[in-house]
Amino acid sequence: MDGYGRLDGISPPGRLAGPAEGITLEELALAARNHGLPLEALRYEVTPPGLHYVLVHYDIPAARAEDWRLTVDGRVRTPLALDLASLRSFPAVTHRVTMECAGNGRARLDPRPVSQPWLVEAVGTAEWTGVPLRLLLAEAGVGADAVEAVFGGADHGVERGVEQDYRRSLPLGVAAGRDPEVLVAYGMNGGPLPPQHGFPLRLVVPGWYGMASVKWLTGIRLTAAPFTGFQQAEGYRYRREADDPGEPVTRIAPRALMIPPGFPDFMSRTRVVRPGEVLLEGRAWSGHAPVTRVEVSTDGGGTWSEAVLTGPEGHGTPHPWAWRGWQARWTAAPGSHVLGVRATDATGAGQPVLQRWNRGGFGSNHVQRIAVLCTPESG
Ligand SMILES: Nc1nc2c(c(=O)[nH]1)N[C@H]1C(S)=C(S)[C@@H](COP(=O)(O)O)O[C@H]1N2
Ligand SMILES: [Mo]
Repeated sequence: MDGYGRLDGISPPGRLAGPAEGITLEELALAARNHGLPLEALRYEVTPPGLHYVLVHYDIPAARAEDWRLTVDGRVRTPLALDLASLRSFPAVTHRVTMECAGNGRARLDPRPVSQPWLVEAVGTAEWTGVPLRLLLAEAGVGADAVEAVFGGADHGVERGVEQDYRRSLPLGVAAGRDPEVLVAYGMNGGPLPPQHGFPLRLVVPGWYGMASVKWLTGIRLTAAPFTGFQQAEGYRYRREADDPGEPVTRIAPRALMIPPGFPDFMSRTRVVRPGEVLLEGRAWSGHAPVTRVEVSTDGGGTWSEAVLTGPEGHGTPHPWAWRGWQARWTAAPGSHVLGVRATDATGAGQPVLQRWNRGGFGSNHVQRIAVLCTPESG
């Protein structure tokens, strides 16, 4: 069930940009289809749906809720084929989850992997409503030899020569777990899923980078061997060389982002603030453990001072898989400044100043830098 065959002629291999090579038109086409969170939308604890980042490898597939079926098969006692009404008859839960694309930060790597060129904005937080996956697996009855669950999406495309439906797997322990609880979601922020976020059904895997949360979900297959499909064995691996098997991309590394203060210059995005006290604020998250510390620098990373964490305390609280708010005060003096913010989680993991490089540009969590010009009112 991995591939449909190879189509080498039309699909360029993954590559690294040359030393002075800018963003290509192909990357611009991806960047214009997909979109990030406008950073001022960090002000919302739950991201309004149109402002949540979007990443779609191929096309948004046509979907009719009336005809949709979710199959659960493979190493199960009783294969299931559920329509949306049957899914809604299971107990529903709502989880607030911060999702981030594994490629976030890729555009700043050097050399730059040629792909969706995210800066820092591939993130969002939504309230996802649906059925805990463990209930569906219990209903089907997990076979004694099952080791993974493979999730299939309805979207279809070619990637580096391999024709495929979008498919990803999870170890059975994660798929059937309670912490985090994986959801088969049919609702986002109290409404149905919007088409670009997986209508009518998607997986939501709290704490994991977004690639695990398969959209337009049509099938769950339990397997007796690890899945070797493209998005598992070729895509989404930390590797330094093209032929290196690499390590799988899984959970989200810690990151803090700041709402850019003041107001922007249209083209450079340089911020303008007035002299005096400026409230700096934003959000911080980690898919490994609660965020325990956020620090802010207003001198380009020379010195750091503690920010105040606001809102829920992280894992073990009502919203264990959502970001936390933070605030800090800055007295801005006339001149040019570079602001930065960094998070540390309860495992002690933080954010690097120098990003460790990998070929796919995955898991980058280097510190955000914001150029600010502080100037008195021009009148
Ligand atoms: N079927 C399918 N599921 C998918 C994708 C996809 O292209 N097809 N993209 C994945 C990736 S890489 C990410 S980051 C998230 C993005 O979810 P969002 O667009 O709802 O933010 O969906 C994941 N699920
Ligand atoms: Mo992604």
